[in-house]
Amino acid sequence: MFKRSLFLMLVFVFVLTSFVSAQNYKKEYTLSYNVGPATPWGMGANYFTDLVRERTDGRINIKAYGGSSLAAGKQTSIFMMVRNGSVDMALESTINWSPQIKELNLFSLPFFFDSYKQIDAVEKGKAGQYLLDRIEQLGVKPFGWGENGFREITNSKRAIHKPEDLSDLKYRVVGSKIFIEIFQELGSNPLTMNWGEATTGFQQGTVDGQENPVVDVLIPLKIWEFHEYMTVWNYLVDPLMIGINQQVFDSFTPLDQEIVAQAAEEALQFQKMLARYGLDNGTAKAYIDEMIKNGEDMGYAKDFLATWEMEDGSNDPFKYLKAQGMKVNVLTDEEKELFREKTRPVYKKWVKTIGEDIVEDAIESKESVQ
Ligand code: X2X
Repeated sequence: MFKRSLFLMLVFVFVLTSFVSAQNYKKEYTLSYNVGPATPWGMGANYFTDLVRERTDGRINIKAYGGSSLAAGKQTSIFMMVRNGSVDMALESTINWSPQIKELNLFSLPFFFDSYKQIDAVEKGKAGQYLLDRIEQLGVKPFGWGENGFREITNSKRAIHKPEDLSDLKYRVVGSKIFIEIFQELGSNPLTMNWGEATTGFQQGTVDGQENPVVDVLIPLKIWEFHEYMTVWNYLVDPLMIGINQQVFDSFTPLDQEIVAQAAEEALQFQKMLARYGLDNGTAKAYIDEMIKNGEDMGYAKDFLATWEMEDGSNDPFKYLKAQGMKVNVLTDEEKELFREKTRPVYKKWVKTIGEDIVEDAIESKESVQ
C-alpha cells in the first residue's frame, strides 16, 4: 500500500514538473544569424533548430532569422540583444560580437593564424576557454566553435600582390574598429557597412571590394557577379559561436539543457566542416561526405554542394571561381610578409586591448601543433 502511494506520488510529481516546465517554455524562441539560409552558416543555424525540435519532441521550438533581421540588419547589435533577452539566441561570428567583447578580436589579429590546425588548437586551448568564460560572465550561455572562415579580399579593379595595390580602393568592412585600422594601415579606404547593404554598395560602386570567407559566404553570394579579382591571403579568421540568453537557457529542464548543448556541438561541427569543404586537407570533405552517406544532414549539405560542383564531380572552390571568370591569385610567402609587416602596428596595439596573457596562451596552443 505504502509502495503504491509512493509510486503514485512520484508519478504525480513527474507529471506536475513536466506540466510546469512546459508552461514556462515559450511557444517559439528566436535565433539570429547574419547571412542567408543558403549558406553553410544558415544551414548550421537551421540544422541546430531542427535537431533541438526533434530531440525535445517539439518542446523547444526555435525559429532562425537570417540577415540580422531581428536587429534591422545591424549585425553588431545582436550580442546586446541576446544579452538583454530581446533575442533568445544567436549563431554569430566573433567579429560581430567583438565590439562588445574586446577579447574576441584575438581572431581578428592580422596574419596570426597559418592553418586550420592552429585555429582548432586555439579554440580548444586555454584562450578558447577564456573566451567562452568571458561570454558566460556577460550573461550569455556560449557554445563553440563553428566557422565563417579565413577571409579573402575581392574587388572589381585589379589583382592585389602588395599593399600599394590597395591604395586607391574603397573596401567595405564590418563595423568593427580593428578592420578599419587594418585597411587604413594598408593605405586603403575602408567603409563600414552592414552585410545586408554590401551588395547594393558593390552594384552602385560605393565600394570597390570586400573581404569574406570563400565557401561560407562568397560562393553562395555569387561574388563573381560583382568582382573579378580575388586575392587569397588568409589574413584572419572568424569562428562562429552559439550564444543563448542565460535566463532562457536556465529555464530549460536539465534534460533539455543537455539536448540543446549536444545539438549545438553537432550543428557547429557540421557547419564548420561544410564551410571548410574543399579548403582544408580533406578532413572536412570526409566528414560531410560521411554525413551525407548516412543521411544525417537533412539534405542541406548535399543541396549546397550541388550548387558549386565542377563538371568532374569535385568541389574545388578556387577552380570553381575561376570557371566563373574570376582571376584568383594566392599571395606568395614573400608577398604575404609585406602585408604582415605593414599591419604590425595594428597587431601590436590590439594585443594590448585583447590582453597579452590571452594572446600568449593562443600562441602556445598554435605552437603545439606546428
Ligand atoms: O559582415 C560580414 O562580413 C560577415 C557576413 O562575414 C559577418 O557577419 C562577419
